[in-house]
Amino acid sequence: MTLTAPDASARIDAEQEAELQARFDALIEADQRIEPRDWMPDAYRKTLIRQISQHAHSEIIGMQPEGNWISRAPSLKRKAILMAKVQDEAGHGLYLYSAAQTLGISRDEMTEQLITSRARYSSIFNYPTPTWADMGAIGWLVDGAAICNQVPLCRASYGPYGRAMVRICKEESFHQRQGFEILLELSQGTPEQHAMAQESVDRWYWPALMMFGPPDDESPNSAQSMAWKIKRFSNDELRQRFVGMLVPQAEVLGLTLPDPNLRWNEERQAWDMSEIDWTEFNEVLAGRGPANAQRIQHRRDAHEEGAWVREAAAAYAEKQAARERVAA
Ligand code: FAQ
Repeated sequence: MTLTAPDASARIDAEQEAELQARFDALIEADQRIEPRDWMPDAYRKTLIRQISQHAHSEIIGMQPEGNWISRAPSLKRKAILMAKVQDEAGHGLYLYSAAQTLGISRDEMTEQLITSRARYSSIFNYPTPTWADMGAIGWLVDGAAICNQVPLCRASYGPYGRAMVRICKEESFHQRQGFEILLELSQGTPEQHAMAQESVDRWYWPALMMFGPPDDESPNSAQSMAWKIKRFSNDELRQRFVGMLVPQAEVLGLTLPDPNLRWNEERQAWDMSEIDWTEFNEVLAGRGPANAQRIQHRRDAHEEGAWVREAAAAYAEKQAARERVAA
């Protein structure tokens, strides 16, 4: 072999990579989808794995605050609706784990990252649900924020993620309406029920605004994710849009949003609002929120208690495969 060969092949590789990068850039520029078999830059793959797995974990951990009320729902109808909603969240987690798997990470790795607290999930699910009205506030505010954030993700440049989001958003929209309806019924009920609805909205409003992430000038991932057309709007843009959606709905509900400084600023064409308590947000992200430890412990216990199901499924699959080998 001559000395020039490795250099030549390296040059070809670099050229090939530049071509692949150019093709990727052109697809993004033309608003086309990137699919699992397409070449993609490592950083794009990593960002997607991070965001999609965090999103999947959020859906799975997000089952806990509402799961708390399934056995205590005030009527059979409410119980059935709540069970269906929590099951939908499990389904969303599964679509999203599958979408992340197309990028080369296994479900086991993602689960391991979650139960060893190496992965993030949405801050919102680290708050407790002491009253029934919290089921209304979660539907109205948390699913409402999720929809606002996720409708633009239906156009995310990565095909499996965007397609998963289409179905998820349809279900989230039903979830939001059921939450609104719980709050409306409470708000129009006895003075005690009205007060319970208001108290719950007071507790969930600010954490729901935090779901959109840090302010734009402190969001390290936004610029690149927007250039790759994973995110279509910045964190602050979506937060503004969400507040604009809530204001008229709160009026219909007869409830108040707990921000005395909230008003439309005609000049800025934006909502003026009080400063979000970013210290609280950072504390929750650091694992020191009101329910972080409980949520992870619960997930860990469920994983351990479910080991026999995974083992049985694997043994069954192996038996089936052996039967097929014999038959072939
Ligand atoms: N909580 O640079 P950015 C749901 C982290 S699903 C925790 O702005 P990015 C359905 C962020 O990961 C709710 N961590 O990051 C449901 C990053 O950390 P890293 C989940 C947060 O990715 C309803 C760092 O801060 N939805 O609710 C949060 O560009 C009812 C810097 O932030 C999604 O996951 C937070 N709130 O923008 C279920 C939607 N915010 O990884 C049950 C998809 C930021 O660099 C019941 N995700 N961080 O260490 C997204 O749209 C984005 O990932 C953002 C964050 C907007 C969340």
